[in-house]
Amino acid sequence: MNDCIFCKIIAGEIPSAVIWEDGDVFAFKDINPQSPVHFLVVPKKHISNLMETDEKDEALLGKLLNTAQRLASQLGCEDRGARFVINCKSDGAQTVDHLHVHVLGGRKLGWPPG
Ligand code: DGP
Repeated sequence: MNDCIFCKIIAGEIPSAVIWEDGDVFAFKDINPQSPVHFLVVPKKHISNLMETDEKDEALLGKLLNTAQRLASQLGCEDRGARFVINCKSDGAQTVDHLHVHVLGGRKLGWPPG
């Protein structure tokens, strides 16, 4: 999508700290980290948010989560865990309209969210 900031990051038009890339997904550090480990995993295909997905996206959604946990483990979160978050639309506090999984680790997080 032309004006999507994450599509521009995926295309290399906006620089980012890339953690992983394959044919389907892209992972990069969040520009405003909320924990020592904070990165985003996104589909390369533009999908605005989780509500836009359906059965045809099951494999891609599974890959997003599997990539998120694998990278979290590689970045030191395997033993103590991490939080895997998908913010969706306005009530979910989504600010970038390209589906993304936040991975937050490296410190003890509170619950419930505000
Ligand atoms: P959300 O509220 O779930 O839509 O979070 C979007 C996240 O995207 C937010 O934590 C900050 C991050 N972000 C926004 N713009 C950029 C950017 O240009 N580069 C990077 N690396 N992260 C960004």
